Amino acid sequence: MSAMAKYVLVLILAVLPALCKAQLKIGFYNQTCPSAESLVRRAVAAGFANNSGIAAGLIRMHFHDCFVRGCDGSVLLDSTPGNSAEKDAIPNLSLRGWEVIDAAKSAVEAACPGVVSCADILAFASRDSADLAGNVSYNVPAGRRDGRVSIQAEALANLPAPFLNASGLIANFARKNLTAAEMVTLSGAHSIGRAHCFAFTNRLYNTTTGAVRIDPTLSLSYGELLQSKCPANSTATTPITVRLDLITADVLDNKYYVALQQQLGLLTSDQALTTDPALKAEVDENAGRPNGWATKFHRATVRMGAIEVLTGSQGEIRRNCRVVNRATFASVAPAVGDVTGLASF
Ligand code: HEM
Ligand SMILES: *[C@@H]1O[C@H](CO)[C@@H](O)[C@H](O)[C@H]1NC(C)=O
Ligand SMILES: *[C@@H]1O[C@H](CO)[C@@H](O)[C@H](O)[C@H]1NC(C)=O
Ligand SMILES: *[C@@H]1O[C@H](CO)[C@@H](O)[C@H](O)[C@H]1NC(C)=O
Ligand SMILES: *[C@@H]1O[C@H](CO)[C@@H](O)[C@H](O)[C@H]1NC(C)=O
Ligand SMILES: *[C@@H]1O[C@H](CO)[C@@H](O)[C@H](O)[C@H]1NC(C)=O
Ligand SMILES: *[C@@H]1O[C@H](CO)[C@@H](O)[C@H](O)[C@H]1NC(C)=O
Ligand SMILES: *[C@@H]1O[C@H](CO)[C@@H](O)[C@H](O)[C@H]1NC(C)=O
Ligand SMILES: CC(=O)N[C@H]1CO[C@H](CO)[C@@H](O)[C@@H]1O
Repeated sequence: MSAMAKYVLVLILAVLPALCKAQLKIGFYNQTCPSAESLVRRAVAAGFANNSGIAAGLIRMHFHDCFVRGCDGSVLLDSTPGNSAEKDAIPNLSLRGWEVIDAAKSAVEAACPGVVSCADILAFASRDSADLAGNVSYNVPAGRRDGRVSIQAEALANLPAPFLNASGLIANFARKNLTAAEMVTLSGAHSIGRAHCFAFTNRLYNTTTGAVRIDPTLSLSYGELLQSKCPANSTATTPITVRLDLITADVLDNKYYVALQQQLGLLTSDQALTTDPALKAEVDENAGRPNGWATKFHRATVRMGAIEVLTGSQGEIRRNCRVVNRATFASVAPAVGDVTGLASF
């Protein structure tokens, strides 16, 4: 065989798996469950009417699903005897909206049993949340299948900590093949929702001594206000929360970036976006162009929603989003001990 022929063969073999892997498709359930997306939407709207905070909860939950083992619904699985699941890791303690996903799944199962994955339901619910909180909608490619494994320690290892600086954030997203610009764009989700004190007391106090020490990248007056709300001894379960976007706390919009320009970012990881020239240029562009940011947010969310997805005959269609199906027991989750350290958040 000539060197050229060998080269072409190697190339084909390298590309083959990618060609065989099914792609996510818009309208994936057109034929098999035409009401799927509207049923999810109805459940999310009902949850939102009861508590508008669930929009933030569901957008964050989709992010946490995708960053740990890909978008496979693993964040939804409950812990089982001998295995602590992702949702019981420190970063997930404050996730909210589980009951909305359960309600959506029940409605979809009643209409078309065993067809629509929990991972897709979560991706649809995140889109519907963006629409309810930001009056902007987009098409969600679907066809994800559900995984059978959820491991607490993987949440700690993969999710970005709020204490990360610019280079740490860029590296964390690069591990998921997302660009620095996409990282800045997706951080705009922090234009809704809230954070617990523990996520940002590192900016208010010297964490070893507890002495007052306001991060120089944080507005001094805002830092003092935050100190009055958050004691230095706050822990992950201290129930005090602060809104992430000081300007328009409940609207998914570009005002988060305007706040960053005024040193009003809440988390180290928020304000870090203005400490690197390339990231700062993205922040300024997003602050100045609301529609431009919204379009980029949709694109980046669709890219995030395709991370390491299971498709075709991989995984399963879970009947209950909290537990794996019983029938086949091919893969058993490795038992992992409780992770009590706070190495990550
Ligand atoms: C860039 C790295 C990121 C870090 C370090 C980070 C960290 C955090 C932290 C610590 C909280 C507060 C949780 C709490 O204390 O209750 C939070 C909230 C939130 N995050 Fe992120 N996040 C990041 C990126 C993202 C992305 C990519 C999205 C979605 C696209 C997202 C969506 C949200 C939402 C909506 C909330 C509010 C949740 C609620 O109100 O229930 N975050 N994030
Ligand atoms: C489902 O229907 C929509 C609207 O007619 C169309 O845009 C989309 O391509 C269809 N998707 C599939 C997979 O058939
Ligand atoms: C409504 O929201 C509250 C929390 O704000 C929650 O405890 C309750 O379960 C929700 N009810 C429904 C029907 O979703
Ligand atoms: C939502 O957007 C549509 C068009 O994009 C507009 O007609 C409508 O007034 C907006 N609604 C709100 C509440 O902003
Ligand atoms: C960012 O954080 C990493 C790890 O904590 C550290 O090694 C690095 O020096 C920091 N970079 C900057 C620019 O502060
Ligand atoms: C990132 O891209 C590389 C090369 O295409 C691929 O091997 C890897 O699985 C991707 N990683 C993720 C998390 O998508
Ligand atoms: C916190 O306090 C200790 C002890 O006084 C000091 O060594 C350290 O530099 C302080 N850390 C910061 C970030 O100021
Ligand atoms: C935390 O500090 C506050 C005062 O700032 C004090 O009232 C409270 O008892 C402390 N809590 C714990 C658990 O130490
Ligand atoms: C909503 C949820 O599942 N929360 C769990 C998070 O983790 C703690 C501690 O591991 C559990 O007690 C919660 O039930």
